[in-house]
Amino acid sequence: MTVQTYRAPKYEQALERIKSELGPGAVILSTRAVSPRGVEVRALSEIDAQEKGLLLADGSFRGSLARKLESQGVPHATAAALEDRVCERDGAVPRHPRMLAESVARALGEELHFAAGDPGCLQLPRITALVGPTGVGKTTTLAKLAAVAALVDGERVGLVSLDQYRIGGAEQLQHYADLIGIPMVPADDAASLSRALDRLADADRILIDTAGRAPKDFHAFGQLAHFLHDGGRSIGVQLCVATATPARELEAVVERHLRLGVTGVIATKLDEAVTFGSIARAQISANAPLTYFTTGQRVPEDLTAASADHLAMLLCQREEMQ
Ligand SMILES: Nc1nc2c(ncn2[C@@H]2O[C@H](COP(=O)(O)OP(=O)(O)OP(=O)(O)O)[C@@H](O)[C@H]2O)c(=O)[nH]1
Ligand SMILES: [Mg+2]
Repeated sequence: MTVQTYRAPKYEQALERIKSELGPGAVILSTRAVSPRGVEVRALSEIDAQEKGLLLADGSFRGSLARKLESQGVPHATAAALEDRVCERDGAVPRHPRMLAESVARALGEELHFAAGDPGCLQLPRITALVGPTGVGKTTTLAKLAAVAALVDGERVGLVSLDQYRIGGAEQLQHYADLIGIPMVPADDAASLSRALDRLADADRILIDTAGRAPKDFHAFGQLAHFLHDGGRSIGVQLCVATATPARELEAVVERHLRLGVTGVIATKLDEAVTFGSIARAQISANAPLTYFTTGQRVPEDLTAASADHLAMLLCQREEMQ
């Protein structure tokens, strides 16, 4: 950032030059009289001013919101676009925390893609698989979805476990199936998955659990893509990502899973995160709507439909409250 100094006989002349050289949004930092007769004006270009978050003449605090969102991990371009939307609608970044959260929620609703919120799994395709890295909460989230669908929405739900890789993977799902009182069918290849889906033909909803695999296990990703999509059935794929995942890892996670045909994103473990921009980043990288947020280990309580209001509240909260 460089501060430019202009000298001219009259203030208006200095201003004229500043506008033409630094742009109409340039910020005047100081003015002083200089001898023998004239003024010296120090100014910043609009771009520098935005980066510094300086107060503009219209009273808005440009750059401050974008910087705050970026510090939360929201990608740079998205943070700037969100601030633009907020300023366009409200004339400036609201200072009142509640008004700020409301304004950011509206902007998020326009800038990002949220599935139409439904606390059950009504917004998911009839057959849906949960995929994602190891330990992000796939099985727990699936159990939450199954419990809400079966016990709240009254749907006939069937579960399939494709997790034959990890010892106890299928047993974990069986345990939840028994608690909810719904069938669970294990499968370990395309043919047994097809048979499992046939066995659950009467179900209103089928949720498929998959095993989290190491990032470099390309064979496993290829196999899973084959299991899910070569049978000719329409299977929705929800990518589960842990909210506390750092930006570069998150983008790598999304990239690895795109070949599975991701149709939605579930942000998990919001309760363990201190920044929440990863949720926006995941939606943008996966180019698929945010469907659910998970906020703890309790089944089924700690599950909510993803919403712009919820994300805005998390992004705008004061640091000391996080
Ligand atoms: N704090 C918190 N913990 C969670 C949440 N969801 C799941 N967990 C916990 O995370 C751990 C792993 O959960 P799982 O559901 O087994 O994760 P997974 O993705 O199925 O793991 P793999 O099948 O081994 O890849 C368990 O201890 C869960 O209780 C959440 O929203 N918040
Ligand atoms: Mg699991």
